[in-house]
Amino acid sequence: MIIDGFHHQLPDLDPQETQEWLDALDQVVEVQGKPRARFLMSKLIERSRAQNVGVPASVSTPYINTIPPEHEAWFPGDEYLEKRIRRFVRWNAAVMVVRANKAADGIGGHLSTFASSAMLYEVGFNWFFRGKSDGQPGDHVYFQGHGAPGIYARAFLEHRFDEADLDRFRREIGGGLSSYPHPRLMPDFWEYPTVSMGLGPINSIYHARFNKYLHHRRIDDTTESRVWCFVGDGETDEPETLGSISLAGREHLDNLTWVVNCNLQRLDGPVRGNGKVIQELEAMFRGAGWNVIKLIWGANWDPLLARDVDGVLVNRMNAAVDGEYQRYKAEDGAYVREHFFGPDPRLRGMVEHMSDDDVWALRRGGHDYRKVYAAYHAAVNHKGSPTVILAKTIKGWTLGPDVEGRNATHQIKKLSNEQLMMLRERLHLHEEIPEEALAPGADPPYYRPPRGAPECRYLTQRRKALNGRLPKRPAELRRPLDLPDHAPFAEFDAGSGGQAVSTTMAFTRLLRNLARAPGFGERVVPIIPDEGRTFGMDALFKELQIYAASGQKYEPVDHHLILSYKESTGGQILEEGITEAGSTASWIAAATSYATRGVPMVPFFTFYSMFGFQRVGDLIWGAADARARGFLVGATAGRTTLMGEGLQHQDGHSHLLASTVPVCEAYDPAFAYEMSTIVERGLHRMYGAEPDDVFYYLTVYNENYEMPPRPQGIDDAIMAGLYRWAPAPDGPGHRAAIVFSGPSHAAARIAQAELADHYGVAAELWSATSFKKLREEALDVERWNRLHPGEPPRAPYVTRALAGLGPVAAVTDYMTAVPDQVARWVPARYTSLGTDGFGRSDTREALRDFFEVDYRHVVVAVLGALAADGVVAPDLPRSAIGRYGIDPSSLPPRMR
Ligand SMILES: Cc1ncc(C[n+]2csc(CCOP(=O)(O)OP(=O)(O)O)c2C)c(N)n1
Ligand SMILES: [Mg+2]
Repeated sequence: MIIDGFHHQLPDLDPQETQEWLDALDQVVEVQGKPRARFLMSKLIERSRAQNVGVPASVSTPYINTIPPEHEAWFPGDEYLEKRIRRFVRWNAAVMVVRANKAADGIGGHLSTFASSAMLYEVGFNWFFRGKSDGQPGDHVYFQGHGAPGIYARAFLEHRFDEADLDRFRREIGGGLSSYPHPRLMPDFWEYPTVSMGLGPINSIYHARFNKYLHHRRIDDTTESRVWCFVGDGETDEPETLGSISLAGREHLDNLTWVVNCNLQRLDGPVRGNGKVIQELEAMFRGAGWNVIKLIWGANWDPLLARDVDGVLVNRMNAAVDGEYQRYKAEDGAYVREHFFGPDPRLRGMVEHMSDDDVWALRRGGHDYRKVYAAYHAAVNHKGSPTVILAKTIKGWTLGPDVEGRNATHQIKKLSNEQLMMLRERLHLHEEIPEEALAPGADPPYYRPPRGAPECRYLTQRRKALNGRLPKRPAELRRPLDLPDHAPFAEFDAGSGGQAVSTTMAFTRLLRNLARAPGFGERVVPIIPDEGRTFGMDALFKELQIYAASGQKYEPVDHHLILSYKESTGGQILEEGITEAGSTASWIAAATSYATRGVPMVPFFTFYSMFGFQRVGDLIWGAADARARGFLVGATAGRTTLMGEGLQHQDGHSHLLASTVPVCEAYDPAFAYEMSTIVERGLHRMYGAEPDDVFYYLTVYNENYEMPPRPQGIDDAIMAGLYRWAPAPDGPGHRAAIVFSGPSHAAARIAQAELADHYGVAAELWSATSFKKLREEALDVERWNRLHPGEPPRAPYVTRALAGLGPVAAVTDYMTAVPDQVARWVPARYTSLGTDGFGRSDTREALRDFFEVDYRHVVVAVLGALAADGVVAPDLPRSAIGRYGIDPSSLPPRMR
């Protein structure tokens, strides 16, 4: 006997009664079979639910539609006109891709994704998706990236594009229609970059949560905005897709609707050939507290199911696997009769009165307009939890037998003239598309009904009723943001006055100051992934409070402390728990709120720098595409400054990864005033009168040292990436320069003194706040020179700044490749020291010795350069190596 552990431990008040029930069940199984027993059990569960008995939710239901036909909402529209519109959209989407591939071989495009989801979108466009006209906030719709052709085709019918635009599909150089949703490339159109699978789904969840946050914090009324996310069934394999669905359930995000396009296929083949993806997803979503609507069968199955008195049809539906379902739609009616209905005489009898064509015409739920409408209607009227609609479709639907349900369908981007003729037939476009237009060699034409045509009027009127066209970006500025004056930043100008503090502490203080700034503070969104205490941000828990939709239902364990853990509905901090991906998604929601809602917000996502770019690099890339504005703060930065952690914690390369993101302004400040300048200037650049769509990445450290006061007149240079921090000491004759960033200033400063005291070298100290900025400026200048031959060449800033100083040595807590970004523009011998290799746990001193970035190595580097230049005696470096006890025979750190 199988023992269900937990039931066994419950007290039984009446064992005899229990036994009677069990015997009854055993008898049903024995006499009437398992299906009957299953039926009775589900009836009992249903009744228990109705009686509020509190039975645990079952995670799966039979393989039939969740909404019974008698509960379907009535479709209010003109089905004929909508069908015509849909056909035009389908036709133009296909033709656009085919023409793109005809004109320029290999430019690609996808036919089959949209072919399977056209109806899912069209019902949304005609009846559900709310636009942003007249200052309305509207809905937030995440489209499946590969469905983009269909979204363009609809925009074409709406006269947002013309034929020439469609002909520029995928010719992004010069402003054609982007291959996928890219706000960076089409900033007036696309809002959400979705094509990297999994990012749209996770972003949509945190977006819906962020809307609740805005609402609870009384910043913006978000009750009239729904987040829709269209997801591929294959896409659900991405951890980002399903990884946060429990958050959506837990937070009761009833403003969120997902539509999973279950065409049973991904790129290479079936998603779950040996199982059923819809059943698997149902279980996961139900377990996570979602309202699940399965939309599997079209209306012409309803009469068959109604006659299924003994449950054989449902059993057959339950038994067939996706690999078989895919095959049925790639064959024909006779095959379906034989293989689906055939084996069981009772089933075969059910379809005896139907022709093979009728059997073939039995539809999938996602291709049944009324049922899609009913599912959406149920979703938007559901309260208390998010809804997922699992819509079964056919990949490549209407594109003909060579494409529909084929394993290769995802990659098909061309249709022959015969295939186009067949599509025209399927879509009943005989009048609209003359036969000769599809003659071999001809370019298949687009079709758009004239402006006054009933389809056009209907389309326009429907979108008017739903507040205008979409997608559309950016939203009107609905709640402008006032930037703070210098007050929150002022305290960092004076330095720490003898006190040893870290740049992390300074940053946390600045964050608090900003959150307190009158008229601005409420727009600050501090985001942390369960590292608040590590960064000293626990001090903010009480003051700013942690956002929790349901408030705080318990007295926290530390309630007696001044800095107790405080959750509240109006809380400002998003404490996301251990999810860097979720935190980044929250940051993206806040960082794009200016464009998606017209409500600029100022997010500061502070994370363990090692678990930033390395962990969630693709989300950050997506944020750049989405034109995010905000601050990413990599704390506990550096490979030697964060001691005692080891190789998976100590970050010596996030600045290298950051250097790959075009609009990321990456800074590695050494001092509090540098950090505050970057934030102050950054705020003005991103949220000022002429905002730029960039974001900032700052690394802050946990090493305490005295913060010096701000030197005069260096703010522009801090932002440009480099400034002279200390002059060379008076006296010695040889000249050199040491460039540092972050906490490496200490090694640089001691090296300066050693060089002066022992080696007669006068070294200037330069703070390099951003090698990325320096490199980008230098590249621009280099390009200018290349394209303006004959004109007096210009010199990059880094070249001008470091001219005439003698050899230059750079030292940072990052890999040598970070300072090497500027190597070719340094106008002198350039040496860089860095932390190449795996991090490891030890004291800072031991680590800096190990990675060869302490003052001794800086001295040796400077002397080596001077010797190579012939300025000092050739054996001077060796004597320094001896003096400092360096072992020249050791392996480089990256090999150890
Ligand atoms: C992160 C990521 N990996 C891989 C791809 C390449 N890719 C594009 S579409 C696709 C298959 C999509 O299948 P599914 O999600 O089921 O969507 P469908 O087209 O079937 O609706 C793949 C693997 C991608 N776009 N993003
Ligand atoms: Mg699929």
